[in-house]
Amino acid sequence: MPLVLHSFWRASAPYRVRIGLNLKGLTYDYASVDLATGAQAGESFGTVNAQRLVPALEVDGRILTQSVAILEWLEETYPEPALLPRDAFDRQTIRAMSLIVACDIHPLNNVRILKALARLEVDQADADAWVQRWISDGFAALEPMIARHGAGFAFGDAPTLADCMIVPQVYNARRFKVDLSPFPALVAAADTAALHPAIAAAHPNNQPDAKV
Ligand SMILES: N[C@@H](CCC(=O)N[C@@H](CS)C(=O)NCC(=O)O)C(=O)O
Repeated sequence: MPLVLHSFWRASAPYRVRIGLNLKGLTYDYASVDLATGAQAGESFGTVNAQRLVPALEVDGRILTQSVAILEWLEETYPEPALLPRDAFDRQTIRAMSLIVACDIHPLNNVRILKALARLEVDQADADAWVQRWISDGFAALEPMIARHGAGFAFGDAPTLADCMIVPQVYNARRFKVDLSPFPALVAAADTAALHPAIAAAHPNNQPDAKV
């Protein structure tokens, strides 16, 4: 089925979905939404996603939103290669890792949050400290989980849903100059995963709208 991904090169939520699509071996058309110029607020994107966030995945005219829900749809629709293991406890751990990123880190650092901080006249140093604080908090929770369950990747020795979430968040952390030295297991897993060809192809710099 034809797939169109509405994405922006350096945004971490569509990066998650690009990883999932690539790991499943799916090809898709790329529709760039330039978050840097506020294109998400424009009239045309409002008909794609009323929430005005990327990613959105068009599937035969249907629109799927929310990166985690899209990844779960991919897993259900294209079960191989599996991004979730068979054991229910293992699946729960991977989902817990994923939701630390999706629920407890990323929503506090999104573009609209940073714009809201600027409107409140929070200066750049305090805004950077805000981003660094919430990413570090989430990574502190992920670090022992990855140290315990990782074996190359964040969970085990093959890519899972957790890598789809963690690799983009580590990219973001580096963008925002987070001190990653307290998180060696997490960084090692993200850097190993980033070398996987499907995950490397999803990197922001390899996207058609990349400005590097
Ligand atoms: N929970 C959503 C978050 C999506 C999201 O926040 N996307 C960001 C880019 S990473 C965005 O479109 N931001 C635009 C804005 O904040 O105006 C998901 O996982 O899909």
